Amino acid sequence: MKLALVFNPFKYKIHEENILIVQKYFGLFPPLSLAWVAAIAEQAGHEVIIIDSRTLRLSKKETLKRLNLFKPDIMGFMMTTYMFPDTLEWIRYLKNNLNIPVVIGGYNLRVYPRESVSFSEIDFGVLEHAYYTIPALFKELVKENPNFDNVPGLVYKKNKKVIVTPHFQKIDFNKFPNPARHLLSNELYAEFPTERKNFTVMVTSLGCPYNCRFCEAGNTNYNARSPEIVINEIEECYYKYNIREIDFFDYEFTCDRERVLKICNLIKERNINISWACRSRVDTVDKVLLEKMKEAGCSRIYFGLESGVQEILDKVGKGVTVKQISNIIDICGDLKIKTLGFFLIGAPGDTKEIIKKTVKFAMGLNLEYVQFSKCLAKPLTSLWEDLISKTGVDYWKEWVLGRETDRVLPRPWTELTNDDIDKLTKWAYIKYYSRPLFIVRALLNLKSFVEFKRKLFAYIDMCFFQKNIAVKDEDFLAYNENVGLLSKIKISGYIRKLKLYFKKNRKSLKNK
Ligand code: B12
Repeated sequence: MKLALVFNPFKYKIHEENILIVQKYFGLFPPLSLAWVAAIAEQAGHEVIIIDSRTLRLSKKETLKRLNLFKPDIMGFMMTTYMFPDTLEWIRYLKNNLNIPVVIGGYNLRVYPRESVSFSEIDFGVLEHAYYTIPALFKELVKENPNFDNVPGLVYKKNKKVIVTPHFQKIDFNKFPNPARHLLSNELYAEFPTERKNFTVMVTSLGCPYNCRFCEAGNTNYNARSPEIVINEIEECYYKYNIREIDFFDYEFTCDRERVLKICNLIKERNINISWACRSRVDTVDKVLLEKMKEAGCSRIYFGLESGVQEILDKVGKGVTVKQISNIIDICGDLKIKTLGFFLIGAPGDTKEIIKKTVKFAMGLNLEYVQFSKCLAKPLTSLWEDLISKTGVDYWKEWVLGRETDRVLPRPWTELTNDDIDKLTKWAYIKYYSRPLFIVRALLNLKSFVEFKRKLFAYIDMCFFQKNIAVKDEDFLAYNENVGLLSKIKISGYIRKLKLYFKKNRKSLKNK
């Protein structure tokens, strides 16, 4: 089978947890979920391409052209709840033109499997991981009379009814092949704090055993790849794709202390000169572990700090103290590990005064970056369950079904209005990033001109172009620093168009 996986661009949403300028500069990341699916399909003997239309800034039409060249038997898309309509729009356009089966997968399938596959343009959904489902599905698809009942974890339609088949197999993350980065333009990716290129993201564990009320991953089975498999993927990134900076996107990278120590030792033993970042809690690291991580190239840690007020930390079920936060951020500072703090604005119990205290607390810590996110009732969180029982409506289900518009969700857990939350979030960013000493230190720490440009533009946009209250932006485009490379792609396209024009109009031009 020939499988084409498409990663479409997505627009800014009013219901997002991030304000627009943060979303714009968040970064261009490899479509990792699709790269896993591609690797799994290749391992089963299929031919695959990934078209990253978001990063390459390809329109639907340009993407269709590429697909026509490849001539796929089936197309695949990754679905998140929030961007479901954007991807559906792309599926509709491409399916109308190619008329081949469409398979979807991704986090939203775990939340709303039946709703996701209810659309006529979508033929199949992968409920969980692609590992067992995709090879079994493709095996059936090549048969004259396919029978999908025995494909594990498949969502499909039979006589107009949506069927979900059981998935009994245990997922062993160690068995997964490494994501198919050979199908990606690895030199194009960067996130906001990226210092070295090529840059990539890695996921080395699934799930998180903690139970924060605002997070989808809370209390999900922790399933980690072994240190040997992780180092094998790091080496592949380093030698095969010239990757020099890796961001581990695991929900909680330092969950298993021994595993992290082993990974660090292996990086040192094999002499791999990479800088890396990860996401952690302040209660799963300590001085000794942080020292080992630093020695192995850890240059940045993203901590979910959430609030500077103990009462709020307790209300969101964080399970850490304000003191633990200050202590760990100080240790990271001493070790010269850069830290980014994620904070919530509009969390349960938040008031204007509490948010001001949180911002003051953030400014008092030795952090390199902060991210202030608007607290949101995301699907599968306890905030979401509470909202459904209060309002009687599951907004996200209606959104996926196309029966809800993009609007702000109620936040009954705080006295703050949504407008207050928008304004306070913008205020928090400007207050935090406008301190003269902070700016001087950031300038001294810069590693390249592209990094300087990215950060300067983001600062100017935040101060002058961020609206006080979230509004739609139909022209939304993620910041893309590959202008040179992309314009080369665009110019060659333009020349091709000119040639076509002359070819078509040769006669009339001659007469003139
Ligand atoms: C890397 C990443 C990104 C990258 C790349 C996109 C990607 N997913 O590849 C970037 C930064 C671009 C990104 C963007 C966004 N992301 Co993201 N992302 C992740 C992250 C951290 C890792 C994905 C991963 O590789 N996981 C490991 C692999 C093995 O698991 P997997 O992704 O679930 O994929 C398996 C199955 O789901 C299935 N599958 C997945 N896709 C497909 C597609 C097909 C065709 C098939 C057959 C199967 C299949 O097979 C895969 C292999 O077994 C996850 C969190 C996480 N740790 O998983 C969030 C996550 C998927 N993202 C999330 C969100 C919210 C977003 C954004 C909306 C953020 C934003 N506001 O911009 C956007 C939306 C993008 C979009 N197009 O819709 C949520 C989704 C929640 C939801 N309810 O849908 C997650 C779960 C994080 C979270 N807890 O909030 N993301």
